[in-house]
Amino acid sequence: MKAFIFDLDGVLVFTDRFHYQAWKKMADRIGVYFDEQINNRLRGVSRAESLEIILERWEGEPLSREEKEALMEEKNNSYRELLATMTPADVADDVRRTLDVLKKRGHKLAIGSSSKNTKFILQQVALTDVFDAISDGTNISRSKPDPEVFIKAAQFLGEEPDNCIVVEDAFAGIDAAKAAGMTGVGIGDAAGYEKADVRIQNFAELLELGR
Ligand code: B16
Ligand code: MG
Repeated sequence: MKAFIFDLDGVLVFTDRFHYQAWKKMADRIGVYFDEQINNRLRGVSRAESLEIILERWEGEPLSREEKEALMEEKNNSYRELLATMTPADVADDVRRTLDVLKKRGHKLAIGSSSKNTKFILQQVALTDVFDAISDGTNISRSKPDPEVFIKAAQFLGEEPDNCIVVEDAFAGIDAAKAAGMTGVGIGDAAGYEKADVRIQNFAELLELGR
């Protein structure tokens, strides 16, 4: 019986619009250009690396570590205000149903997300109890494509990496899954990534895997 490890943003919920709004507010305030195209580069990338991408357009004096920390905090505060508006209706029916069926079949389920807001998001959308383990931005020191977040998820579940299936929307997430020695399933953006072992269009297609 295979275990499933799910990325969060872009797989179970879609918080990229909130990331965009929150980064945009910060970028406008400090006067650095930011648009949706740049936002697409932030998919699956850590908060600190996201800021560095946004600051590629920064034309002022180099910013200190403290100033960068303050910008990240400013963005995260706006982002959390937006996350607070999420409800269980923000999880698609087929996602919730598929997770329930996998769980009833006896598969272990975990989260493998770069986000430090993972637990808050899961609580908002009433998904916390579905998962046997959560590995997220709070328990890793290296972000995807490093395999750390998925290796930790497998450890928390008590599973060997080769018994784990990772579901990811980001190319870096598929690379991380492969580096961990796991099966990488690409959905969304990553459904177009040739390194994914399996590419799916709909979440319910997961029911055909893992037996
Ligand atoms: P936070 P995932 C990622 O989530 C997002 O895709 C990415 O845009 C974000 O920068 C990252 O989490 C960190 O999020 O600021 O909440 O810690 O796709 O790994 O679930
Ligand atoms: Mg993602």
